Amino acid sequence: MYIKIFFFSLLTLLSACTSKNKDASTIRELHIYTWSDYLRPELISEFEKENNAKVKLDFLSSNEELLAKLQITQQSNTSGYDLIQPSDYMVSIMRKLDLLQKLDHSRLPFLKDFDPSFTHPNYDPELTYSIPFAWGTTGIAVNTKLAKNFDPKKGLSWKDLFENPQYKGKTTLLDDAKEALHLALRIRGKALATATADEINEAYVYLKKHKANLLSITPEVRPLIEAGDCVLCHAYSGDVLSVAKTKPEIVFVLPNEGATLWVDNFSIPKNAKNIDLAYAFMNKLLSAEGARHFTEATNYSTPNLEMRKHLAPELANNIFIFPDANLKKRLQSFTDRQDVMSVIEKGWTELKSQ
Ligand code: SPD
Repeated sequence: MYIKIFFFSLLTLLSACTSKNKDASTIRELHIYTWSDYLRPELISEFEKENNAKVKLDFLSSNEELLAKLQITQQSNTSGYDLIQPSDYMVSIMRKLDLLQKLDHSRLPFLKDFDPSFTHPNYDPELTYSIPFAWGTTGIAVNTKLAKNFDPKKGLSWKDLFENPQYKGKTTLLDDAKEALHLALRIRGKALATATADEINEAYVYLKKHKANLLSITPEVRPLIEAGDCVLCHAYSGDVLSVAKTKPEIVFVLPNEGATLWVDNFSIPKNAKNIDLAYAFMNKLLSAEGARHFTEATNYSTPNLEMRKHLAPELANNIFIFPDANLKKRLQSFTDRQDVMSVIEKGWTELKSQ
């Protein structure tokens, strides 16, 4: 009798294990390398249910980190990412290094709703390897409770991060070589798109000279803004606008010398495994409805024009989410500066280690 019960239990256990393994093997996995705060947990669980899939997220803090990681996974032929989010100039670098797959536009029906000003970017003119999904600007988050003398009419200079004695030790710089270099060059009346190696080195001399006046160089500035730890914080537009929703003392400023406009993209790496899921995810996020939820959740724009029709007026009319023509004149886009890349990287490593 006891032997019978033992065998019966053993059989039940074995069959449970087998069906569990079977379920696990049918659940496909989508591995995304994403910027922080872009993908809401609710979006991820909805996608998982709809596709009987598991989404694994890794968070990147700079384009250069993304490039390094992608090169490692491709060289070692280990299972890498299915979907990545390179910014504009990085798409161009990755294309040249042959790290990306060609995309099939017939699987991306939302492209018909795209703003034509996003469909022929200089970094990938036919969107052969990249689909723009989010864009924004980089400026300064000001804590107006703490920045007592801040005058919105006068605005700010990038110099205020480094040289204004009122803010000494209370300012932060993004841990992003190109963004930092851009502002140091603007202070000197130069532009990153055209700067020579000498001008880049001079910009680094400026940053090194004033680095001690910063609180920190950090990729994760949002918690510092939220906690009131920095008074002027170099930051991405949507991150600042999201904090400002609950903290009205936080305002976003694009400094007088001009600021950057960047575009983050979806791309599928050469060694991706779950390509069908990668397409399904792009469709989920960039359909008119998905794009509207994305802008509502992040305060970043997407190129989907259709979604704007259904956005609440306070978002649709916010010029930091949808800059008007006047504001756009003050914005500079990033370009691929492979010709001076080694100068940029060397200066950045020295600045951070000093
Ligand atoms: N939290 C989202 C941050 C998005 C940053 N995009 C990268 C821009 C690089 N210039």
